[in-house]
Amino acid sequence: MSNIFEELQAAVINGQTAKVQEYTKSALEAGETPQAILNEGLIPAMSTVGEKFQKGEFYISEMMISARAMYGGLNIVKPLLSNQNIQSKGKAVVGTVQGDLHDIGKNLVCMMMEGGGYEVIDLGVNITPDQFVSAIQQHKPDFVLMSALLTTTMTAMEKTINAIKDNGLRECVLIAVGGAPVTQKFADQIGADFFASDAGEAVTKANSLLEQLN
Ligand code: B1M
Repeated sequence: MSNIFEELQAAVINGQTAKVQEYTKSALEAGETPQAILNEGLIPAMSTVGEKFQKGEFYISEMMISARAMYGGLNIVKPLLSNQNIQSKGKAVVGTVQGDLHDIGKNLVCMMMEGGGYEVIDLGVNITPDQFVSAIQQHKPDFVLMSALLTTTMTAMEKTINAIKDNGLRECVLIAVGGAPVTQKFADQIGADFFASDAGEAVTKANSLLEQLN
């Protein structure tokens, strides 16, 4: 790995947005492609951040600061990537379920998925089952990721899965659930494809499911 990517990764991990922007621009000037900047700089750095978070070495605040720094670079390469028509790993529709306004964890999931190379459609908060269904019809995602922070709104996850089934879309998407009160047992009960305990795990589990399918 070249020095510029080592520096870029370190800047993301350390949450240094200005440095991430500077190294991203330097890498482009040195002739590195936007895809290399993503694949050898920004994405592996966020994987390290996710691993550190899972091991308890990083707090949520540090993960958010790293994610923000990662966006500093991502925002520079994003337009160039779309110009190059480079395929993303897959598409994910993400939302906090009906009745629930908590969005910090959902935003982290969006950031980590984007950092992990996925195209993310962030529906926002208080998303009804019908809104999820419409988003699937419109965007044709590989994944639907739902977040709930209240025990009272976890039921909306099951309602959403049922609405997806009722509209004949269940076989078209992989469904994942997460959020503080959500458990693997609950995910199994409602027929989700996977549960992720944190944003890093959402990416690693999405990656391994895609690998299994390909
Ligand atoms: Co609220 N709230 N809140 N709240 N709030 C909790 C969740 C609560 C546990 C606090 C408590 O009582 N101890 C409690 C829920 C109790 C319960 O249901 N068991 C609670 C309550 C009761 C309420 C209100 C009802 C309070 C009231 O008005 N009486 C109200 C409800 C509003 C509503 O949603 N309709 C309410 C409101 C709010 C605020 C608006 C003030 C604010 C939200 C601000 C915002 O999100 N923009 C708020 C906050 C901040 C919290 C706490 C303190 C922190 C939540 C948070 O952001 N954590 C929370 C207490 C707590 O959790 N300790 C609490 C940080 C975030 C990074 O973690 O979202 O868990 P989290 O995300 C994690 C993982 O869960 C996972 O990844 C993230 C980490 O990587 N993850 C996913 C999340 N979504 C995922 C989706 C995936 C995968 C992983 O998809 C596959």
